[in-house]
Amino acid sequence: MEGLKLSLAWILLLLAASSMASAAIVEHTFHVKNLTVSRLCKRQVITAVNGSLPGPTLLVREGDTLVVHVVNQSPHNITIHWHGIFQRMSQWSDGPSMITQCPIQPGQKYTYRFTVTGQEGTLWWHAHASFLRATVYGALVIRPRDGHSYPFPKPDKEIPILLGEWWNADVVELENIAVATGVPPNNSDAYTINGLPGDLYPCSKDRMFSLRVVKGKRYLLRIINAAMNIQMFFKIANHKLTVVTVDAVYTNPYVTDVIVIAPGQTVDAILLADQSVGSYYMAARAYNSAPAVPFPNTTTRAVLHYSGGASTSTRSRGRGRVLMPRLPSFFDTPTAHRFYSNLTSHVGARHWVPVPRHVDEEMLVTVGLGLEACTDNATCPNGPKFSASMNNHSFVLPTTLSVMQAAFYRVGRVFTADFPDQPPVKFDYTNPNITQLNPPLLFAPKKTSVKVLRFNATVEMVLQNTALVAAESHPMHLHGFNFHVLGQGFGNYDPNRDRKNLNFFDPQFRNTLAVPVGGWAVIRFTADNPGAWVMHCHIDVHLPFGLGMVFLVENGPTPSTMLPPPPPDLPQC
Ligand SMILES: *[C@@H]1O[C@H](CO)[C@@H](O)[C@H](O)[C@H]1NC(C)=O
Ligand SMILES: *[C@@H]1O[C@H](CO)[C@@H](O)[C@H](O)[C@H]1NC(C)=O
Ligand SMILES: *[C@@H]1O[C@H](CO)[C@@H](O)[C@H](O)[C@H]1NC(C)=O
Ligand SMILES: *[C@@H]1O[C@H](CO)[C@@H](O)[C@H](O)[C@H]1NC(C)=O
Ligand SMILES: *[C@@H]1O[C@H](CO)[C@@H](O)[C@H](O)[C@H]1NC(C)=O
Ligand SMILES: *[C@@H]1O[C@H](CO)[C@@H](O)[C@H](O)[C@H]1NC(C)=O
Ligand SMILES: *[C@@H]1O[C@H](CO)[C@@H](O)[C@H](O)[C@H]1NC(C)=O
Ligand SMILES: *[C@@H]1O[C@H](CO)[C@@H](O)[C@H](O)[C@H]1NC(C)=O
Ligand SMILES: *[C@@H]1O[C@H](CO)[C@@H](O)[C@H](O)[C@H]1NC(C)=O
Ligand SMILES: *[C@@H]1O[C@H](CO)[C@@H](O)[C@H](O)[C@H]1NC(C)=O
Ligand SMILES: [Cu+2]
Repeated sequence: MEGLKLSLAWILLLLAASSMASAAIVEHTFHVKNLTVSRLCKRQVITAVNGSLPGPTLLVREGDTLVVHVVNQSPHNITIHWHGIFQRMSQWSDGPSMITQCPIQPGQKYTYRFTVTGQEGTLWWHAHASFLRATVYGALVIRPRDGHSYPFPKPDKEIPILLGEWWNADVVELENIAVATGVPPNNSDAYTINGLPGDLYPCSKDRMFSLRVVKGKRYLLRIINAAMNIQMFFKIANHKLTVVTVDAVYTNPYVTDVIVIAPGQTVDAILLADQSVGSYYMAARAYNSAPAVPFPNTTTRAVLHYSGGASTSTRSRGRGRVLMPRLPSFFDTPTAHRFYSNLTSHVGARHWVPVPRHVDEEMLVTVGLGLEACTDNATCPNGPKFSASMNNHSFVLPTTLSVMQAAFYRVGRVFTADFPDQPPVKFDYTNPNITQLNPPLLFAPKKTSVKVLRFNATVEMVLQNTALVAAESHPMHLHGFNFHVLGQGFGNYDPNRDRKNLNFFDPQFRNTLAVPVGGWAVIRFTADNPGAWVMHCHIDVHLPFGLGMVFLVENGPTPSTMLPPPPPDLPQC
């Protein structure tokens, strides 16, 4: 009897253990502090997590709870955003500075705690205060939970590929200057792959990411665009890639020789090592949708070595045997559009969400650059400042309290609830001559405005790029939700022409979308997550210029659909 009881107890314990194994608590500490690194022949003090650039890759399984203790030992205010994570019932862990929390000040700490459910693939984490995400970022890899497999052939190995941007400068100072002068910051000095510029830059021959592959094997590249201000083309010489996931949502397999990826987006693609044994470069450079805008036109590269091939890259290069891919032109909008618009979701894959059919809130929102009204030369010594807006509201972060705290504690005068559903002035949005025809259109008032949504409301938003100053593709990122991308096109959105071509069956479902240059996109999402969720351009310099707004989603009817109170360690302003 005793023995039977004991073994029963053991069985129960084992059962408990195995169910825990499928939903673990993954705990980490991030020490944010100065790090001196050498890049491009210079030594530079940067802010980094745990002394590495990029920071640590976090590995979880779907269903796990992540607990990250962030200890700020840097001289800067900081927050960490878990890009693409829904943060249901953990809204205070989203991270954008002054939206869901005040920053973690130097010497302080804060614990982010959230469960990762309903998404599989690659997401990432990054600083969401000033320009610090230039060096404070890393991958967040979400594998299927135990007993589940990928809806594509199992890769032999998984490799994060983080595209980044590097300045030989203090990036916080760079931002301060950009914001004070209203001029975009200096071009970055290099692009990077996994923190390394690669051999096309000075002093970087040995600072090149290298990937050893075995012929016949399959590699899952988890590609993240962590660059600050630029969309990128990515290619590997002689190899095709099969896209299987974007923004942690499974796609129908899409075979391509070039990946196009906007800041904030992720693309998981399978690389089959099916070429002859040898060495091949993988390279990335800018896709600049607005040719008149200055941009860094350099190229980062890494190298793919087949085992059994030439053992050092220098030797191969000496013999001219490392093949370089031919990247598209910087201004190749057709190639970018083909890639961006050809991706479709894998209907029926785990976590697939059908398009909601009923719409409660219809919005048409203009996105684009403008100018800041300049009253005297003292505030604008360099002439008019750049500004940016959505529906002619140029977003300003609050300074005294975060939006979500103000909403939770009902503190007035932190924000206004007047974000418009339609552009306040209708005009020919994408007409390149519009500014000459009507100069005052350029000047959007500065606002901290939110759009209040009833819990569970379905929102359809047409994002319409404007040609004020210049038409440009803006990668729009929504916190707290994925949205369906029903359609994209060029020119002004015309419901009579465009609505019949929308995809309600298998559209992309993602958190960041590059609105086509001088064009539009239609997105839809269900606001079933109470809280304050910022939607903003992921070109980092456009956010302080004002390209953002906030959705304030009201509480639902049950405790599990209500914004919980903030955790006791939420940083104070
Ligand atoms: C970061 O560094 C700290 C201290 O060295 C260590 O305890 C922690 O495990 C590291 N975290 C990660 C995610 O590597
Ligand atoms: C970190 O770097 C900054 C900028 O170089 C410097 O001002 C500061 O003193 C450094 N802090 C520490 C603790 O080393
Ligand atoms: C920006 O570039 C200019 C010209 O190269 C240089 O003089 C200046 O120091 C740079 N600014 C920063 C913040 O690095
Ligand atoms: C990059 O821009 C510089 C300066 O405008 C120019 O001299 C150079 O030819 C360009 N390089 C490429 C690859 O386009
Ligand atoms: C990809 O998109 C282009 C237009 O951008 C279209 O012409 C083409 O048919 C699409 N291809 C596929 C496979 O969907
Ligand atoms: C501002 O400066 C410009 C040129 O620097 C000058 O032409 C203009 O008169 C100044 N305006 C005022 C209001 O001082
Ligand atoms: C813009 O102006 C130019 C020259 O004034 C003209 O050639 C062009 O047709 C105009 N474009 C539009 C869309 O009105
Ligand atoms: C934005 O608002 C300002 C101030 O009301 C107005 O002058 C301007 O024409 C508006 N611009 C647009 C594009 O609506
Ligand atoms: C949200 O709305 C959908 C229908 O649009 C409904 O099926 C669902 O039950 C609602 N969810 C909650 C939590 O109210
Ligand atoms: C850091 O955050 C605190 C609290 O919000 C704020 O008072 C302070 O001005 C911030 N410092 C900088 C340099 O932004
Ligand atoms: Cu932008």
